[in-house]
Amino acid sequence: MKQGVIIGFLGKTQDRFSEYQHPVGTREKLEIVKKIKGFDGVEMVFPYETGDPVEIKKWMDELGLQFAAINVNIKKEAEWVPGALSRPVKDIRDRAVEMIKKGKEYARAVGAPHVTCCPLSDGYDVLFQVDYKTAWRYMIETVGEAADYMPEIPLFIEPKYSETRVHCQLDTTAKALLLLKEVGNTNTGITLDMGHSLQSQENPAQSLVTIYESGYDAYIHTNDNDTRADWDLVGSSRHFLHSVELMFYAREYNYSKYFTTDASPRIFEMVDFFNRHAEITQGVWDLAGKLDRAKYKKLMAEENYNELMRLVNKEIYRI
Ligand SMILES: [Mn+2]
Repeated sequence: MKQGVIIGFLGKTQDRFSEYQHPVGTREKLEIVKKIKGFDGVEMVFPYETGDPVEIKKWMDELGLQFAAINVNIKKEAEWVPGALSRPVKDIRDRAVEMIKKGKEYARAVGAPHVTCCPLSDGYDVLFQVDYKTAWRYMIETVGEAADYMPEIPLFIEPKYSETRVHCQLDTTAKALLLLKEVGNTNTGITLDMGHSLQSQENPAQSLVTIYESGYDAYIHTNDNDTRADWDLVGSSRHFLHSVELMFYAREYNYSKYFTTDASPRIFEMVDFFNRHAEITQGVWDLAGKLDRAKYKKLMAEENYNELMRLVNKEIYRI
């Protein structure tokens, strides 16, 4: 298995109340990735961290790092704070699509396998705020246009229930999948963020299976939370068994992309925070690999729930 990190978390972050860590340039962020045991993957935010593709590629090669993905940010610019892809003003939507297209060009220039986009600002805060009909139709149209462009660089869409809008447009894995079905371009996929999935009251493993069984590709972001908010906690710190189940099914589908952490150190010392994340994620992957999947699947087919629970106690919790 391969692990990487969204390098935005290796610099200064902030929430409504506080600022955390220190501002750091892209080169220094890449050097920090090198210090994390088990990480060599990088997800870089376009266009805010990416810079000159030739120089970035040189740094990546020099440090022996690989691109996990390019993350296209379409929420930061002032005009996109209230939404981007689903907005009624065509120029605003067009510029958001253009940004995704430019992100694909960048991905190709640096050799990144795909782009991922989380349209966080598309959605609404109160009722009677947006026209659900046009919002949905524009979403299909804009994602479709971005997906069609440069098909060799697939577009992954990341759903999330809440934040930055109180209710995001793509609020579940199922909603994002429905969007992709409407778009009808198979060079697309879902970025399954473990924490987002939990906040949407899903079981991430079941969501992963649903993505694959619907004929789409999946890319996994690892982290954890309390299911009420997207706290970006260190992996498996609250949902250990969910992590094992996710890895069980990731192995079932021969998942070979990066497991990219979308966890935020906040008050924790940064490098050690990610070391703990890397070791638990690797450990859970290894543990899932030791389970006799044929035995588990047979017991499921036989509906032998008590024996399955006994196995979980013995082989996963080890009590
Ligand atoms: Mn994520």
